[in-house]
Amino acid sequence: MADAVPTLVMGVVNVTPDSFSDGGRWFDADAAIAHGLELVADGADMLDVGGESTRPGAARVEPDEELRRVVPVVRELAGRGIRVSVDTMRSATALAAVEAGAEIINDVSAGLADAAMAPIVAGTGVHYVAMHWRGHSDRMDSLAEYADVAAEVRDELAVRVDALVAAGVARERLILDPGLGFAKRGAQNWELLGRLDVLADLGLPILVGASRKRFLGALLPDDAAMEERDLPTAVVSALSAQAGVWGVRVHDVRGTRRALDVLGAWQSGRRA
Ligand code: PMM
Repeated sequence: MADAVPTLVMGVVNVTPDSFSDGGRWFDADAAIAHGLELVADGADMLDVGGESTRPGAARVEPDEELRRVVPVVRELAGRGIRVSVDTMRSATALAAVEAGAEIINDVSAGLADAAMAPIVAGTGVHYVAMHWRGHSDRMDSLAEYADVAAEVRDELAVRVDALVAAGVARERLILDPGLGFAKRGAQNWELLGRLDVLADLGLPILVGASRKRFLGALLPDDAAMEERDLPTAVVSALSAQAGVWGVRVHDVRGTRRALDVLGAWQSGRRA
């Protein structure tokens, strides 16, 4: 009997008209909720609800509009007993989502986009995903200069961890994310994945968000549909799980779940 792999699967619920990977498909609340329930049926351990696209070049959404998109979806999904994370850089959205039942704040800016985020995280006591980030999506592609990408991502995240802890956030509530595709060029993403142990130096759980990103699309024919990135995503999920990550954030939960089942069987074979 194969052992279950402990890595958690976070299913993406984008309530946006313009996300790069699934923009517009789940844009009204009912469609987003139905999609979230499908992802749970497919084996998601938790859902990440976001109302602002962070695709390269994206403009910001108005704060009220982000709230309007996110809060009803979080409330309904959390009300059904599902573990919900809110994908936001804004403290006001984070707070409203936590009040609606979110248990995790997923901030792609690790607190850099909104100085009020750290005190909100400290005050609510929820878990917090701090992702490596160097600037907003409209300019992040120009910020991908590194001498040693793995060490610099680790060191820049260490600075964020110190700032968050200084603001009163409990260290054991932090999860780190290398921020694949955010101010990272193709090969830099592979280097971060290949050297996850460098990020693990900080002794905190790691979340990997590779799902459907450009660096996976680059492995496929030019005319490949977005969904064709799901197979490479599932393989990255299994390899990340083998590297010991806490979680993977994916659009296609079913494929990642199957890939993790294969890894579990593989690992049980090694132990036999
Ligand atoms: N990527 C996107 C959005 N949010 N959050 C975390 N923690 N890590 C990521 O890599 C990440 C994220 C990119 O956009 P998508 O919602 O279309 O996947």
